[in-house]
Amino acid sequence: MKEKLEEIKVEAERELKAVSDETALQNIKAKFVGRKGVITEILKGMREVPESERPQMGQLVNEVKQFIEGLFDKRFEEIKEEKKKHILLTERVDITLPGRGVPLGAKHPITQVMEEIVAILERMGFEVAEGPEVELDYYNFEALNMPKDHPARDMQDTFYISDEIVLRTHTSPVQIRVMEKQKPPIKIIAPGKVYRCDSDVSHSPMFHQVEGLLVDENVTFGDLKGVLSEFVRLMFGPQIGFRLRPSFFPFTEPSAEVDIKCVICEGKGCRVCKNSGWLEIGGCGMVDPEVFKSVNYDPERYTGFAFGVGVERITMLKFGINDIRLFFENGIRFLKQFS
Ligand code: 2U9
Repeated sequence: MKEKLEEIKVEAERELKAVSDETALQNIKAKFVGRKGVITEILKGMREVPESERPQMGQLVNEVKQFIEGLFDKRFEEIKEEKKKHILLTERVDITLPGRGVPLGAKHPITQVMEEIVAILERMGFEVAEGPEVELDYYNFEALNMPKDHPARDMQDTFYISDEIVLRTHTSPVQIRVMEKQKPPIKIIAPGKVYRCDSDVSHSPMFHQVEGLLVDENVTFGDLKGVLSEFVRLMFGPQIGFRLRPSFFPFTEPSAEVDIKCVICEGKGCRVCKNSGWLEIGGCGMVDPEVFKSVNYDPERYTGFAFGVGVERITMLKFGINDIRLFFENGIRFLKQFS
């Protein structure tokens, strides 16, 4: 039996040395020291060994078993190490290769133009004011000289949340809120989103406005014209033609539309300016005394001017875009042109 055990040791050593993958290694382990392996078979045969030799023989069998298990563990570690080395060699990453560039995004054209408008007006000394987009009917209409029966309050134009709450249809309520809290002089702009129940190539249910308000003693229509003419020249270039055309708004008196010379035909007349040679970019006027009354300003002492421009409208004219909906579809091909 001793010789047999010696043979098993040599054979196990030889087979373990020759093996190079984990599955084959496990098979060899099972063959020698597994439940049905050769060592187990030898242990079963111990009954035939004379009783006096059994303890010594049993010890020997166990030593051989531990020896083979030791060999197995060593080989197992070696194979694991060889496999690791192989992976490191064959799956090596070339870190000197240039990386794949991450495409950079850009500001939305509306944001770009909005920021440009705000920057121009801030340089003239206007301060930014903000307010809620979900607004009380009082601030959106009533305080701006648009009483309950005013046509601008029509369900067709305004998104009503309830009888008294609307989505603001302009940023003018922001200025009312500021005037309620502060006394003149006031020199603010209110940029932001506004909502009107309207949708076609030139109207969107949500769009952006920048409104301005200046209130003090002795403010004149001439001051308003000066600010707007400076604004359009900084926005569209020093050569741009500019005019104020009489109009009506409930919150200003007198009122005017702000026009620039058509950027497409330079005033000759084309489809974009409907052959007039002019393009409307906003509206303006002197603050109506009724508005001052609603914020407890003395209309005898104070005068003020206000104006409003549509950001989508200006962006469309600046970049020659003919459909407002392009701004809100967020197509990559469209947006890439502004990066
Ligand atoms: C107060 C008093 C008066 C703001 C004004 C306009 C004229 C105007 C349009 C521009 C393009 C709206 O987005 S648009 O369609 N706005 O024509 N806005 S005067 O008047 C005010 C504002 C606040 C307290």
